[in-house]
Amino acid sequence: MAATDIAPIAPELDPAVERDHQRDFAELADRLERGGRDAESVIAAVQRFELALPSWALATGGTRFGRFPGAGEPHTLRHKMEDAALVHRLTASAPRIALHIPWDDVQDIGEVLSDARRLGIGFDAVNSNTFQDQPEQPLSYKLGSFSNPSAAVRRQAIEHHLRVIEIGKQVGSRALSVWLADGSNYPGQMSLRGSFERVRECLQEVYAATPDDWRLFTEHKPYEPATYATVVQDWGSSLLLAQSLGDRAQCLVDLGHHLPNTNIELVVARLLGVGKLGGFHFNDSKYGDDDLTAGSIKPYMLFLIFHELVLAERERLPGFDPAYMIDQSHNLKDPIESLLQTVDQLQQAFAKACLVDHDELASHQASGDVIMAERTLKRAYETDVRPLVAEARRRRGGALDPVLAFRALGYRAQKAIERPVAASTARPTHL
Ligand code: LRH
Ligand code: MN
Repeated sequence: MAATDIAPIAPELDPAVERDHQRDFAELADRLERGGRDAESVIAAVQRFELALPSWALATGGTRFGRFPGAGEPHTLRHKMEDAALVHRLTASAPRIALHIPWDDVQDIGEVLSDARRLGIGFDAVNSNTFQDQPEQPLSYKLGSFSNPSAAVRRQAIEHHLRVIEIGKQVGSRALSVWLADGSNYPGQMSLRGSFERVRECLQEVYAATPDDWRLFTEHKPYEPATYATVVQDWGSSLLLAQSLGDRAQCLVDLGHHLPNTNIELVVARLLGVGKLGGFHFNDSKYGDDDLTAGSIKPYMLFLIFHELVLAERERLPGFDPAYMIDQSHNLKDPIESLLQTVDQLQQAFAKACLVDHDELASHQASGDVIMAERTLKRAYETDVRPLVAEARRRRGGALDPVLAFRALGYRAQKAIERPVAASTARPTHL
């Protein structure tokens, strides 16, 4: 059974709901046809759209001020994979999980792989972690990892990445995702060019250790935990690294890693233009790296990002193979419900972007008709594609409304019984 074929899980639908859905979908398909758009081709595109779920976002997140875990939280990698598999079965669109090492304990690879087979999910990029000191770790990353002035600390960080690559090879990953917290809090603390050069040198060694069919993603972030200068601070720094490493190195765009009012769709267009857009960490934010549910704060921006992706795919841009991953922290919402919302929001943003009349848009852009160009884009964005996305899921055994289906399953209450709280009082490794 391929990862994308799923055993239907959506609870029996109330016939009235099914009838309403079929009517809504038929009406939308008819309206699209009158507008020269083909609902079936968009459904096919949505069904090809696959996401990877972050293992670290399946337990309740928190801040330094507090964490409010719920009942039935995952405590083990198996629990996280069970929850990820459920998100996939309800959305028919999230067949892989991205691991974070050492947050995810993969001691028994055989067990992890048999769980993955049983649950019908696979593994996406593996994430390294040199932004925390582990109990048994000889040297501290307090003053950085790859940028650390100490060669011994840099060596330790390289060894960690080599271990992460080994784990990734064993679970069938095809990419290493590297986010470095490296930076400084005060002017003068760190050589701005020296630190970057040290990171480039260490990454060159890590890149060389990745298998030939792998990619290495560099992830930029403007601040936090560093508060003055972050070594890989912006897309320019990430691009310089990816270009110096080689063809298999590309930039990962975490939507929350941009200063307020940054035009992220333009950053995406720039990276697409040079074949260096490796993938995404989808989420949303109001101020900082809030890791909120994608589409919850800036849905138009999300649509504009997918518009750039659909344009790039239509033009068959070289190097176009974005890894679609989510990176969120659920401090208040049930993690599974927020991920179900996220997948639905991303499916909707993608479907709307597929509805843009690209020829009409190009002609208005060429003639300088600003109003008509914007209206062409907005017409797609303002189309309520929910019946179409629901139909795309339904045909693959997924749920029309994943959040309602999840609640109807009573899954969390069941897990609260199976996963006693006692074991979960431990502070989650990702906080
Ligand atoms: C850093 C980041 C990175 C992950 C971490 C969980 O803020 O976005 O992608 O390693 O969150
Ligand atoms: Mn991220």
